[in-house]
Amino acid sequence: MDFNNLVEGCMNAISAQVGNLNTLNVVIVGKTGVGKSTLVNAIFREDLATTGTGRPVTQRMCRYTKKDVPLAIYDTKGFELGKDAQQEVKEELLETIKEGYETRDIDKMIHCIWYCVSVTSSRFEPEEVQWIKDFTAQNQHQVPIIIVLTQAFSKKRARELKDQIETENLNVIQVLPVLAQDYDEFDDGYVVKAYGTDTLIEIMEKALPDELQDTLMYVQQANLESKKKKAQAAVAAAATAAIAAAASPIPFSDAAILIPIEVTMLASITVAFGFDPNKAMLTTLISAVIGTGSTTLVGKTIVSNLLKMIPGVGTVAGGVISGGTATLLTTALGEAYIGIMTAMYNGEIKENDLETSDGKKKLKKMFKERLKKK
Ligand SMILES: Nc1nc2c(ncn2[C@@H]2O[C@H](COP(=O)(O)OP(=O)(O)OP(=O)(O)O)[C@@H](O)[C@H]2O)c(=O)[nH]1
Ligand SMILES: [Mg+2]
Repeated sequence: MDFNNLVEGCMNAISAQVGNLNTLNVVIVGKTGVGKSTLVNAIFREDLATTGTGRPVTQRMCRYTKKDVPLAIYDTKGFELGKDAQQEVKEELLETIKEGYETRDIDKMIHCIWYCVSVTSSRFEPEEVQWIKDFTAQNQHQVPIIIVLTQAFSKKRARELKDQIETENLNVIQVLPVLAQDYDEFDDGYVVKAYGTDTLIEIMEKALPDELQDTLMYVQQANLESKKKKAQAAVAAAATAAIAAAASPIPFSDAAILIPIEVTMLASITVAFGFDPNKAMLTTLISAVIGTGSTTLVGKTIVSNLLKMIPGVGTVAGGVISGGTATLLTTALGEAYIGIMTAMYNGEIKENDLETSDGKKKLKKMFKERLKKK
């Protein structure tokens, strides 16, 4: 394993992990103009409605996907047209759920429904109550349904509508007010900040099966804390694997056996943050970590340079790496990388920065600072 292999190894591990993600299928129900597309665009990284491909799956449902993105949005049409159209949506939805379920293929099943009602509507109509009651009575595969109160810039109205709906005791997971985008259309220039999208992700995390948790983190852009938690779990898993690898202390000449563990960890963190393999980023980062861009560095030198970066570890005593040192190295590397991913996610480092020498310096500095905090 040398430097180039390390970068390639990370690229391949990321591609492999992304390729293995199951497809998340979400159905959005709601009248026209309630903010379905705005919600989808706020929650997911990929703007499926405008950049994805829509394919009608039934008369009143269109499935939006994008190549290589493990997400499908089923958008419903005509829900505002009255009772007959709403019945059609319900029948088509039940049929689509049944067909998906019968394939026994998780990629083709419906996993969640967002029933959207605008807070600007005067009330939750009796026919909507009935629709949900009828639907949930026939929902034999128990697809979770979340009522999203959209356009909730009036928090008072949102509370009233939530209270009204909750008195109906519907079989739904939650009634959740969400303002997907800042609202700035008051005459006095007052702005209501967007809120609630992070909570929707938390609810989804609880509602979805294990097989879709990695996908959810990869596709969502509304909850940074959830991404960090997932990334930290990957660090903990790698730290455990590193202890196991060093159970009998690793002679330093075998230090390269730690590399695959670190590669898997870096890939898992990247996927949790929803970044795709990016050679410039990985090259800059990895050369920042191991102190040089030299392509001749081999595994044990890479590990030795890593160790030097971590205060308090420095050199390897007695020519062996203990379990404790292997864990410390893995944890420090993982947390520093999470710090960098967070900065990229927040836009504090731009992807273009990775091409410029100033950007590279900034990144190296940041990385060193994060490691010192350990
Ligand atoms: N500020 C703000 N505007 C919103 C929000 N949600 C929706 N809107 C606005 O409401 C209008 C309708 O939103 P869409 O997201 O297009 O509604 P839709 O449900 O997808 O509508 P159809 O595709 O026609 O069924 C747009 O002008 C949005 O900008 C929000 O959370 N905040
Ligand atoms: Mg729309």
